[in-house]
Amino acid sequence: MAKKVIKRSWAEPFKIKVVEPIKMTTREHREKEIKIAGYNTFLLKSEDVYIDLLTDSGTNAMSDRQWAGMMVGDEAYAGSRNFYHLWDNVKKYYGMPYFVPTHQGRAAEHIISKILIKDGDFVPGNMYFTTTRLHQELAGATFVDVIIDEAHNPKSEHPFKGNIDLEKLKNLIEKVGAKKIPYVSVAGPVNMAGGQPFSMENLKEVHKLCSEHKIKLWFDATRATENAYFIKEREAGYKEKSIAEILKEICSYFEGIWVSAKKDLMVNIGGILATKNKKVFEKARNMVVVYEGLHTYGGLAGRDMEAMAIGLEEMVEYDNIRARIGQVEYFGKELDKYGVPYVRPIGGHAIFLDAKRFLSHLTQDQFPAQTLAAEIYIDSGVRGMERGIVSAGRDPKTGKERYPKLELVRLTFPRRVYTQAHIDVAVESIATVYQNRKNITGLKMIYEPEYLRFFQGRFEKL
Ligand code: PM9
Repeated sequence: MAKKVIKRSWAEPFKIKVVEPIKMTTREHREKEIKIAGYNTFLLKSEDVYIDLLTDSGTNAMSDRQWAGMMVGDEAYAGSRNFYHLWDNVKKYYGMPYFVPTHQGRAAEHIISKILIKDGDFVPGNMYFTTTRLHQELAGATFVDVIIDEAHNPKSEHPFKGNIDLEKLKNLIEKVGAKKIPYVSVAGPVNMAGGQPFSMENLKEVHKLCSEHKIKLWFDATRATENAYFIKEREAGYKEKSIAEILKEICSYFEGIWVSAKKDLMVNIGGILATKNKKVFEKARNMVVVYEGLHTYGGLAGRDMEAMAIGLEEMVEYDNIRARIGQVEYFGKELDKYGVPYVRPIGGHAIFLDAKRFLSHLTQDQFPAQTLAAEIYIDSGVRGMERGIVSAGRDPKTGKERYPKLELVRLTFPRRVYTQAHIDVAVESIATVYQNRKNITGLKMIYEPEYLRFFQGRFEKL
C-alpha cells in the first residue's frame, strides 16, 4: 500500500537563475592547505573550499530585484537618490527617523561606542559579540555579560536563551550606578549563544527597569528579523503578527540600532546606524565623514545602498525567513540521526557544534573548536568557524585567557545559497568526523594578533 501523506513540506520561495560553480578537492590537497593556513579556516583560500559555511555575512544571494537595483546606482558624491530610498526604508522598517550609512556593521559599532561611552563606563549586554565588545572596550568601557545562565549551557532547551537576567542587570546598576552605564547593549538573536532569540516579554521588562534608571537601550539589529520570527513562532500573542510588525515593536523599545547589513539585508556590503535621538545622530553624522565618507554614502557606493534599500523590503518576507531557518532546522535534525552534539534549541542562522562534547578528550587549551573546524574541512572541504576560546580572546586588563563555557564550531547558512543536497553532504562529513573523533589531536597557537585573534591567529598540530 502507498505511504499515507501526513505532512506537506515547505520549499524555498524562489528558483535559481544564476549559478556559481564550486569544486571538490582531494583530502591530500586539503591537508596541505589547512596546514599552510595555520589550521585557521579564515586563512584558507575560498577556491579551496567546497561548501562554505564560514559565515552568512555578505555571502548571501541577492535577488533579481536587488541586482536590477545595482544598475540604477546614483554614484553622485553627495545626495545620491539611493541614499534617500535607503533612508525611507530604514524609517519604515526599523522606525528610526535618523540614519547614517556605514561600510559595514563594525564601523557603526565604532562610531556609536565613541559617541556614547566614557572611560571607566560599564556596558551590560546579552553575551558578547567579538567586534561589538572590542569597540566598547576600545572606547573605554568594561563589558558585563548579563544574559541568563541557560545561554551558557548548550544542552538547555530554553526557548529564549537570548533573554537578559534582570537580577544580574539590577545588581550591576546597584554596584556601579546608573551614571556609569551609558546604555544596555542588546543583540537578537544572540550570535555567540547559538543564534538564540530574546522574548518580547523580557525586552519589555528590561526596558521598564532601564527607564526607571534613565538608562537607554541600544540594539544590534544585525539579524533582527530572525528574532522576530522566533517571537512569532514561540511567544504567546504574536502568531498573527507579521515579521514587519514584530520588528517595529522590538525597535520601539530602543533609542537606536546598529546593523551589519551583510546579514538580514542580504547584500554583500553595508552597515546602518539609526536612532531616535537627534543629538546622537548629529554627532554620528559628523563622525562618519572622518572615518567612512560623506554622510550620504558612508563608505558605500550608490548601488550598494540601493541593494540595501531593496533588501530591507525582502528581509521581512515571512516565506524567506521560514525557508532560511528551515534549512538550519533540517541540518540539525539530520545531525540528530548520528548523535552529533550541538547547541540546543536549533538557532536562527547556524548550527553550533558542541566541541567540548564532540572532542571530549581535548582540554580547552588544546583548542577543541579550532581543531574540529579544521578536521571537518580536511574531511570534506566544508568550512565552518571557531566560536570558543580563540574567539573569546584575552581579558584586556589582565591579559589572561577568558575560557568561555561555550566551545563551539559554527556552521552558518548564507541566505538563498545552498540546497538540501549540500546540507546532506555537510551532515555526512560531520558524522564521519564524529565517528573518528578519538583519533583527533589538538592544536597549539603559534601566532596571536592583539585584536580579534580568531581572524588571523595561526596554529600547529600538537
Ligand atoms: N558577524 C559573523 O560571521 C562576521 C564577522 S565576525 C566573524 O557572524 C553581529 C551580531 C554580527 C557581526 C558580524 C557584526 C559586525 C556585528 N554584530 O561584520 O562588521 O554577527 O558587518 O558586522 C559576522 P560586520
